[in-house]
Amino acid sequence: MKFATVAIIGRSNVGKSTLLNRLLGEKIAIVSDKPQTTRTRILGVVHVPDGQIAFLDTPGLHKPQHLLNRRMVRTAVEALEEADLLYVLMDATSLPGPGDLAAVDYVKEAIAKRPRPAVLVVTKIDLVNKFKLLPVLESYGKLYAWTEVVPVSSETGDNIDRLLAVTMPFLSEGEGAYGDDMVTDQTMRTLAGEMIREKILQATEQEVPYSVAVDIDQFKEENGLARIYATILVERETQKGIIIGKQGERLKIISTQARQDMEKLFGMKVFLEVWVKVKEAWREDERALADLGY
Ligand SMILES: Nc1nc2c(ncn2[C@@H]2O[C@H](COP(=O)(O)OP(=O)(O)OP(=O)(O)O)[C@@H](O)[C@H]2O)c(=O)[nH]1
Ligand SMILES: [Mg+2]
Repeated sequence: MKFATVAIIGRSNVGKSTLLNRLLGEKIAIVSDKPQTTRTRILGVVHVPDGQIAFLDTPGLHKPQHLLNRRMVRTAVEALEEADLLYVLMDATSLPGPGDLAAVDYVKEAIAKRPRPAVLVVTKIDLVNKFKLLPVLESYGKLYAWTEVVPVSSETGDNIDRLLAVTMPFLSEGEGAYGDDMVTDQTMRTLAGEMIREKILQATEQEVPYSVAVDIDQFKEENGLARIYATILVERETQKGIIIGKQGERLKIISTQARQDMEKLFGMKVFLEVWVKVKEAWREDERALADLGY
């Protein structure tokens, strides 16, 4: 058997979770155009003919303003320190910014402690013209002595095979760490909460996405039906109003979309009931964070 752990890191919104889903060929990590979508580390195991690659999707590296965010950054750094190989993601639609430079600093720090290959993965190449891509690759390329530079599109799958090919030589001989049918460490319960949160992120703006958490109060599976009772936590009454919408319109859309996604992923009928509750400053609250799995 051959095995490696690969940490997928980078600033918020570069496309880490989208890449993980593409590598797995299955959607287990939620995705949105709002920064700080991913809050925990998400394992995805890719089974290759003679081994396994354990990919770790991580929260975006950013300047943390709340206890929640400090934990998110710590989670990303821990994955970075643990991994055998690093994928450092940067976005082809922009040029190096402070977030990318900070990511490079984290990489340098981890590599100083234990040398490891770091592959620069330039994402979203489907969004840029071929002629514009070259200077972008060059400016990201200069930030560090990358082991390899691989431009990809997780949207179209372009060059993902090349990324895997570049990764294979870094697998080492050893036991696979996971069972043959293991794909992720995310439980159905966690995935259910994340799917609800994704729909909220997609349907709201400004501070609402950051202020939302989803708690699954009950998850019961019987006779091919999952009964799920969830509470959406927000920090203010006004945010509650926004999520519920006029006559409950927005909440209805959110829960219908989330339910459809769950039925697809779980392969069973889902009954979903969702409540919205205000819990002031939960992002600073040790206990609330622990209850939410953060
Ligand atoms: N067109 C295009 N869009 C992409 C690609 N990869 C990601 N995106 C989009 O970029 C946005 C951010 O993607 P995510 O995968 O959530 O980014 P992330 O790095 O995980 O973000 P955080 O979890 O917030 O740190 C989403 O709107 C994605 O649909 C790509 O290859 N092509
Ligand atoms: Mg993410």
